Amino acid sequence: MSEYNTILVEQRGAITLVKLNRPQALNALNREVEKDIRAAFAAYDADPSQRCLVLTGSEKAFAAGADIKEMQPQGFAEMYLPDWFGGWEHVSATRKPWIAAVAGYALGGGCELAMIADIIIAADTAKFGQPEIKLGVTPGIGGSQRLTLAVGKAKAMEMCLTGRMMGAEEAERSGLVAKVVPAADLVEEAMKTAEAIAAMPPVAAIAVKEMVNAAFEMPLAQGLRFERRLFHGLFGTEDQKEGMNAFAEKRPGNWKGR
Ligand code: CO8
Repeated sequence: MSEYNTILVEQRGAITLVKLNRPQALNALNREVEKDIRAAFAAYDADPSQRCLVLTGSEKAFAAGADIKEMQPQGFAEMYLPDWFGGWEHVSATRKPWIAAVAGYALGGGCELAMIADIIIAADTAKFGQPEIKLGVTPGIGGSQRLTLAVGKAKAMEMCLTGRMMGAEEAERSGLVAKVVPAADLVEEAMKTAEAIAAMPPVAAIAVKEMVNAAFEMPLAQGLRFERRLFHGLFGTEDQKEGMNAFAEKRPGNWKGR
């Protein structure tokens, strides 16, 4: 039923569940994975029936990095001219919320892909790392930036310079992941969070995502103004009227999505 070679995609109600599916390479991210994920995320964004997405891997690996065997023979021009892995920027431009559900290895590009997510939920088996330095390279899909923003300079520098892995507990303590759950319950727990998000008014959900992300991109004064303008803008939606009426009438909101 899936039209992709490297991922499995299914819709469970309002949630799109995407599973990385290259077990022979621990879900290493080659260009075909990039293309498949990009298409699946674009389809999710375009489908009004879908309100949240969960991306997961296998028990052993969320993804063990960019595909080293595919990159190994390339030269500068081969990387630079096609802007190798520039397509992941389209994934980070996904407008609707999505969750990375991580078990096992999330290394290099795998850690970077998880960090593009709006929320990371980790199994107690999760191991995060940026070991690219051991290959003579560096993070290249945002790791040096997003890891630093998430856990601070000290740990990010240490991890990127030594390639050491961070376990799930430390990742939670350091602010990299929202919560840690038993490995056996990972997808179910991520689906619960996705369902909670899917039950919210969708225009406000996208507004929340935009304003939280603005905190990483804008100076505070500009971010505060951006937040307030979006807040004002929501008073032009039917869902604001419905949400506040529902509160006054002590009933759940019935969202229109506009
Ligand atoms: N790429 C390609 N193949 C991989 C990768 C990978 N990243 N990781 C694992 N595999 C393959 C192995 O080669 C092996 O294949 P085979 O059976 O054919 O030899 C299979 O998956 C199973 O792996 P292992 O036998 O190594 O499994 P272990 O349980 O012994 O070890 C590890 C698991 C520790 C995860 C180990 O596989 C490992 O160290 N993997 C590489 C981790 C790594 O270095 N990741 C970073 C890659 S570089 C990167 O992500 C750069 C991102 C930025 C790019 C930007 C470009 C612009």
